[in-house]
Amino acid sequence: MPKTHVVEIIGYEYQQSNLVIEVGDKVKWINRDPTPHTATRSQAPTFDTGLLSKDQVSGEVEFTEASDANGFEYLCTPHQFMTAKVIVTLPGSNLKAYVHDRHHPTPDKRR
Ligand SMILES: [Cu+2]
Repeated sequence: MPKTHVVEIIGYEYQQSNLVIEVGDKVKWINRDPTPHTATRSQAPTFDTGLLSKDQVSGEVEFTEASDANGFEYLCTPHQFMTAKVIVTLPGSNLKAYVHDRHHPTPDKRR
């Protein structure tokens, strides 16, 4: 069964910065900051949540193709130092075993 995953944006960071999903899964973003943020990818597969205001939930983005281990990177349009990736695996792949969710605080980069 395809799943829907949620990425929260808190303190100018995507909390699930290396999100591992399976082909066919969907992702949506929730902004918890008072500052508007987006989740935007301009290369294929493209997606763009548009500006999300505080506590706004984006539409769901469905991922229909697998990525490599580097995943599909995206950023926040107004704050391009904010980046994260979605790693899309084929069902049954063992990629999940060695991809970890990393958390990199970036307080110095806040503007
Ligand atoms: Cu932002």
